Amino acid sequence: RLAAVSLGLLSVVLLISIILLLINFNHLTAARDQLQTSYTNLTAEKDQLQTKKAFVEGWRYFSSSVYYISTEKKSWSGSREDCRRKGADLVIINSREEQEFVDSLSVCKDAAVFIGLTDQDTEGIWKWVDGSEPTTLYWMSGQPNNGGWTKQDCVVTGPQLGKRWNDKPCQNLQYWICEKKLKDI
Ligand SMILES: [Ca+2]
Ligand SMILES: [Ca+2]
Repeated sequence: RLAAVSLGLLSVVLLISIILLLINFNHLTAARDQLQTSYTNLTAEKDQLQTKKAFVEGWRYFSSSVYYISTEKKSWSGSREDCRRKGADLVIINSREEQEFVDSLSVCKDAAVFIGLTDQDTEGIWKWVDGSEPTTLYWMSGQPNNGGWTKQDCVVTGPQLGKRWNDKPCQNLQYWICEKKLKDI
């Protein structure tokens, strides 16, 4: 009988232990979920602050990048150097939306601006500053013509609507647009 009572007690103790363990586990899971939510919120807040910081410093936000339009004019390589000093590079245009955003910047300036496209390496082979080849081209009619007194290897995008790219001599002095990916800030 004593053995039966002992066994009964032991079962009760075991059962209580298991229940306590389960309660603890649930608490831990809840705490973990809460931490994960906090982390996600903080990351979003950090991205927002970075965007604001860049904006305050004269950069404009679009999609997953920030953009800077110069206040002075330089050659294409001088423009690129300035972008790189800022931890950026000349703008690479990957979509119609991005082209339209770049248009809005050059329209504000009412001037053509250098972008990160060149055929300096091989005449007629256009490459972005990251080495990739453009998928969509927005040449003005009759361009690129590599024309005039000197060869034309560097691309500007004009403030007019429609197709607006033109190849220009790289030593021309132009405004320019830098692009920096938000993840690189
Ligand atoms: Ca050319
Ligand atoms: Ca041209």
